[in-house]
Amino acid sequence: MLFPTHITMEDHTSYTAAKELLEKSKRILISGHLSPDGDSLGSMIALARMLTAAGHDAFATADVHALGKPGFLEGVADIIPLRRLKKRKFDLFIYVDCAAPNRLPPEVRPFAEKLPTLTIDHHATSVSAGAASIIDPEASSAGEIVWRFAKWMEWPLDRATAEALWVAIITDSGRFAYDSTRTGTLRAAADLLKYGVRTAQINDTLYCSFKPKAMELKRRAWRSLHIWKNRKVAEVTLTRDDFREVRGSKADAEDVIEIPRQVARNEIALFFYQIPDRTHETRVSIRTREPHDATLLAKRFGGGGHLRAAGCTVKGGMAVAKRQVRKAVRELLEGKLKPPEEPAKEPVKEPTKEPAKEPAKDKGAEPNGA
Ligand SMILES: [Mn+2]
Repeated sequence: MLFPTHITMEDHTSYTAAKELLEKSKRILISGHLSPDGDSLGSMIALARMLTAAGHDAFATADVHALGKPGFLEGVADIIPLRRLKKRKFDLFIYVDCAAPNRLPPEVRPFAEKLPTLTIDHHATSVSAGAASIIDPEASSAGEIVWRFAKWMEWPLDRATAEALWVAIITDSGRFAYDSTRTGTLRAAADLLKYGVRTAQINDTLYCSFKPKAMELKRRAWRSLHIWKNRKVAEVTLTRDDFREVRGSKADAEDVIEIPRQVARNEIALFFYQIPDRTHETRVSIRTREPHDATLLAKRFGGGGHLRAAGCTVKGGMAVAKRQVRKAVRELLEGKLKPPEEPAKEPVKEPTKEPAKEPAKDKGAEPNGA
């Protein structure tokens, strides 16, 4: 056996519940969060492929016009477009890489409300709810969790599935650079390579293939760079007009948040942006460095995410959003920003199990020793 096996009791319990739920379900709908990123998309495609191979009618759904660079993945062709969901019937809904129902595309929410649900997630703000949950806030990506579960289920992988999981893991771990990269992340990656993942080609597709409109958005973002608080805070901005004039979408600005992060001594990086068809709201991507908790800032505005990467939507135009967020950033830097009282907004379905316990740090072993 190449790798030792350590599946914790918590893993075993949640995997067993998930397995039993899957065995009862034939028609399965899978969705990630709004504006799916590489992790969301790769995880749902991999799940749909493996569940289909296991005899289910499993489908991922997403806004097929906003897939961005991970849209090259094989399996994208099988995604059900959001607008075609209405007439379909399912018996199980799987949330993947999505912390709460309000982060789902609106077209998907009715399914999440009506159907039994399985949650597979790594967001720190994710809660166990619905029929079964596999939540591991220390995982680099939802893709890493999907891989572990797939190995436990003894599902066979093929190259297309392995590439979907590879994209999920490398995009969310910053190509194995972020703190969330752990031994289990690399074990998953090492296993995926066995299926013929085309690493250099995928790297070029994801990171070295910017179209002119994406370059133009980047240029505008660079010009907007605003640095304050002795370089601790850096911001970039893309307005509704920027997206309109360039004819670009959020997917074309996926890595713009890396611009403020590059400033020496940066502790808090912010990307303010507006989606053309969503008036009266401003979205904010947040990246922090130690010791700042990005979720504290996001939660202040009803958002969520991870310790160092989070996001939220602020009601109001750009000027209002900036004023409010900057005020909260000052509080965060002064250690005065406190977690909000229980957010009453998110309807949580009947909790059936204990919240997932924090797993041991190094338990990312491959269960089957494949
Ligand atoms: Mn993720």
